[in-house]
Amino acid sequence: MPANLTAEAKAKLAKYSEAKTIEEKIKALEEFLSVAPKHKGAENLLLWARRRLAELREEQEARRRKKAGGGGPRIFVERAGAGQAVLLGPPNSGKSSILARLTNAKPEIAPYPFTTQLPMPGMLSYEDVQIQLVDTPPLLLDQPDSPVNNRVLGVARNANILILVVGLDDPDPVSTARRLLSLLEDRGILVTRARGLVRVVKSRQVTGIKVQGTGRMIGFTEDDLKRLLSSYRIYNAVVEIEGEVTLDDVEAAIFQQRIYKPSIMILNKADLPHNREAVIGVRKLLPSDVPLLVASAKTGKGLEGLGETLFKMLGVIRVYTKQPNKEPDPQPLIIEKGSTVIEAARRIHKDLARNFKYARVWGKSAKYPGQKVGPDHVLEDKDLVEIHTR
Ligand SMILES: Nc1nc2c(ncn2[C@@H]2O[C@H](COP(=O)(O)OP(=O)(O)OP(=O)(O)O)[C@@H](O)[C@H]2O)c(=O)[nH]1
Ligand SMILES: [Mg+2]
Repeated sequence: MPANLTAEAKAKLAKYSEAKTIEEKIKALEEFLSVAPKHKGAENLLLWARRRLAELREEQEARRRKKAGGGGPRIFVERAGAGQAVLLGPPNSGKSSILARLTNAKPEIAPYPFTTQLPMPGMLSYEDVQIQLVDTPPLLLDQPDSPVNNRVLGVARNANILILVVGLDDPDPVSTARRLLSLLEDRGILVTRARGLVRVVKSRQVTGIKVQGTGRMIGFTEDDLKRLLSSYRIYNAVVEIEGEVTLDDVEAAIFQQRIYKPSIMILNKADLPHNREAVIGVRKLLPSDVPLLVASAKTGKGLEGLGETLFKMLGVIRVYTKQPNKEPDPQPLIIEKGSTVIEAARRIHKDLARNFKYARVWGKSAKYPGQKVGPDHVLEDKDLVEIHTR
């Protein structure tokens, strides 16, 4: 449903977009909220504006504290290993127990909620690859806009993969899973590619409105798009679209950057007696590209394949490299799926790429063992590459 804002309300939002400082942004949003229409179509935008305002006020407060010399705990967790998967879920679902079961980390685990106060990383081994798992404080499903949620979702936005955890001892796992999914969606985090994705990137680099990406515009033309954007005083921007996208999606994307995160759900505590209907209900609820594991952190059952699943979801491959006449480096190089020999060389050292002559490849991508290839040869998982330089 389109937001159908009045010109006045749109002008206030435009002012928000153009604001440089937090104070200006807060003022513009407050003004917007005071003139915004209250009809159904504008609901999402109003929700967004209230949330954004709360976030900005929190940021303002954090800066004030920092200036005063306080500086709260750092919540950001730097990525390590082949990629980062963040455990997310309601209190007591067993997030910390999963981290403890699969990694060397020693988080606090307790039979009552709100045990975890800060994110904690640990490394999960899959074959010769290390994947980082991050445990987080619980999400509050009945207080979607709480500061804790803001912080935890901030960690989630920075992750490669989300591991959603719901306990099978929950009185209603289906409803809890549903609320968890809608919390993420409301906050602009999409767990499935099936939904259309739009990004509106304002840029002085382009003149006019440029549409990019593989998506399809449903029920609107480029002219409609230009008209919508210009009503928000956006004249120069790149609009990236993926999947099927409506004009409402574009309008929502002007203010809320939506992102896609490959996700998996774990129904934990399967060692306890539980309702099979709940498992079926959750499976039905999940988009088809979100795998479901029914598992137990207590016994480890059901978690055996997690490393491999996460590795596949990361969209990376490992490549072993060797210098001519030497043994291969035992530590694999982790590179994006679809990478070429020259990209692998560049990752090892700039000079190796600059002086590249040819490479020999063993493994899946080679026609025969030790095939001589050029810089654009596409590598596959577990290939061995020997780079020859000039
Ligand atoms: N039976 C059983 N109990 C589990 C399992 N996983 C966790 N628990 C128990 O559930 C309780 C909560 O576990 P935690 O790992 O602390 O849960 P959490 O999600 O990290 O909780 P918060 O940090 O409060 O969000 C503890 O008493 C655990 O021992 C499981 O697979 N089976
Ligand atoms: Mg915990």
